[in-house]
Amino acid sequence: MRRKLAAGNWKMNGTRAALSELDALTVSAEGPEVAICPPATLLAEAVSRRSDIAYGGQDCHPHDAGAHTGDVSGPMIADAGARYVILGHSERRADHHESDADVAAKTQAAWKAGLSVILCIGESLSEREAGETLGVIGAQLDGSVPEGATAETLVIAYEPIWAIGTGKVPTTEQIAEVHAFLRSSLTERFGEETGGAIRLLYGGSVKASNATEIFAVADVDGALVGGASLKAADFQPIIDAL
Ligand code: G2H
Repeated sequence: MRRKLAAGNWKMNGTRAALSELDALTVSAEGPEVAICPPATLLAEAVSRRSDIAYGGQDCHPHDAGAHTGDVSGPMIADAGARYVILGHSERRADHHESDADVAAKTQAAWKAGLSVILCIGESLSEREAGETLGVIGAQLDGSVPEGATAETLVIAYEPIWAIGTGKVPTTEQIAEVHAFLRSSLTERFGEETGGAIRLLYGGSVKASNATEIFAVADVDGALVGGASLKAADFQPIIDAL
């Protein structure tokens, strides 16, 4: 039985005042797991503010420490009290030219630090229109996910690039096709037990008004939510829809 996960990706939004949004969330041990991935500057304070929410970083460097100005490492994120780190988000792949090999190296570093990785994959609009979606996603999965993945250390987030922050959402058939493909790829590679237990999130313009429909799709175990996770009033109905 896969526990549902509602993960909020605050991206580069929020100063300490934003942490009051955490206080307004209602979560329960019987309900879905709720995780918030705030900017790195807020991680430690968020952890100490409320412990029934899980937290995550938004990226980590492949090395544990060293001369890498501006970067944050897996051990630093773990030390701040986080359980998760988002890796391979399309904004990182685009803004910082991260390749699948880079994401795989970061994933190994995160695992070494004891973090669970929310690993993002997804196709561009031109790739979808060219009928290349499953090929692109399969290549990203093969290239980004190292050997040794487990259900405890890996969550996959399917985020079609054209649906991120745009208000456009794939049809439930399109989401179902990709999630079924991800499930069969993972079971083929990691075996029925592990591949069947790894959680698959959908991400891209999830909001209260579409969450119920998306969560009804087979093999959708939750969501990675950007804009609609910034305010508790927007995020709560998504949590409650799981
Ligand atoms: C996709 C998502 C969260 P949004 O990037 O990762 O953002 O919900 O704003 O489309």
